[in-house]
Amino acid sequence: MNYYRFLNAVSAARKPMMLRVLTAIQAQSPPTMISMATGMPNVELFPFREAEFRLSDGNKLKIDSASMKQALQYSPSQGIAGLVDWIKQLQERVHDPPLLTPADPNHPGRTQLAITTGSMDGLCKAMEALVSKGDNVLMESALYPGALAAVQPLGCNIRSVKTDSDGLDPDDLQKVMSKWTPEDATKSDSDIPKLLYCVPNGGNPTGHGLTLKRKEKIYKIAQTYDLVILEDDPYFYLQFNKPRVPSFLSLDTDGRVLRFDSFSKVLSSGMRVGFVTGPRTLVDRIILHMQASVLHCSSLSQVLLLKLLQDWGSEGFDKHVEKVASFYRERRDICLKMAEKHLKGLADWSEPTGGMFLWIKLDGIPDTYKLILEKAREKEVLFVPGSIFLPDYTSPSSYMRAAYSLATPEQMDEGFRRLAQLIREEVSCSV
Ligand code: 09M
Repeated sequence: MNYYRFLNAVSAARKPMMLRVLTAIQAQSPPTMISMATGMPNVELFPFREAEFRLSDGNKLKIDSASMKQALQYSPSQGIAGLVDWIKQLQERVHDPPLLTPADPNHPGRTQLAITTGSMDGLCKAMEALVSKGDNVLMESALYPGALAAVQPLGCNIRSVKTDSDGLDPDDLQKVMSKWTPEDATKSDSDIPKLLYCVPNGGNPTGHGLTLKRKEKIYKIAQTYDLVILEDDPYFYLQFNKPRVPSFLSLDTDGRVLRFDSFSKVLSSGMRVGFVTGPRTLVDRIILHMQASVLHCSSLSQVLLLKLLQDWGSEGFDKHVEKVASFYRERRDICLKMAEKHLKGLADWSEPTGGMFLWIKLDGIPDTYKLILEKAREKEVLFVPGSIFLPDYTSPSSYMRAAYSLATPEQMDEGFRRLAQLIREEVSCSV
């Protein structure tokens, strides 16, 4: 693949920051190295020495003084080596990316990984590297507003692709792309889309997930029209059906998938740790952007997570994410039961296959905005109106998003009861 076709002028102009390169060299050096090279502060002056964390399983996690020094110091932009290695092994085990160890080690699409400040940081930097003013960018029809917030200021046109209960519809993607020919991808003056953004599991806001068959079809279309797929997958470990659907990354023989993972939904959202995996030519551009912005994801967060993951091992991690998925599966079932109890005949929804959201269409209500943000709020129940998830959030939407992550079963019962009452009042007023 010619990755330079995808990079915008800003990203193509980024050059390695030499001080950061030296930080990476220093991090890999033996303890015998005398370094008078980098401008790192002396950690001895910092007030923290050691820490002990009590875990929910009753065990303790110790950050000794050596680890604490690492946690308090600057670290390489790609991430702390131990954590990068741990996550590389995780990605290999879970996704087995075809380009992890290509025959040619200099393959420009060889799989690379970087730790980001939450997945949103990686996603935003990818958009800022790959989108130019006037570009057409393919996105799901109801989409995560964070992705929209990252891409919209770049001056591109959002081309919506329809989704249904199996996620993004490949037939609609093909229909949208039929406006162009595959040859357009070879012309520098063509406005053919270059990027497809999608949330493949536990869709936010829909709760829907792509089937493998659909992913294969979408990947084939991406090959035909030379698209890069931005696979934003923070709900991967919150899939409710087993086995998990293989990711786009696992199908990626060409090096056209940039995958964004997150620890936010399984280990901690406040620690702000995510990771981007994909062709090294593109991941390296994200790292260069980090060198000029955040420098790196918090060393303290990275060290703490690494200690936990080393302590747990891969079996412990698997056991934990399984526990998290079954908690949300149970909550999903209760949420569906409460929706059935109160909203039957007033609204429609389909079963979420992952994640933490139920996407509900209110019958006879063309726009839920006022009902949700004014009337429901007055009745002390909060949801998100569907219009928030549209490329133009001033457009009407008869949908709303209900999250079942925090509400207790009793709160879901009462929340939907209040909502049902509001819908009845609203529909009777408009008759
Ligand atoms: N609501 C998310 N989604 C959200 C939300 C949030 C505060 C976050 C998709 O790895 P991170 O933590 O950077 O994850 C970002 C992210 C990326 N992609 C599809 C997501 O759903 C997080 C935070 C308050 C409300 C929030 O509502 O949906």
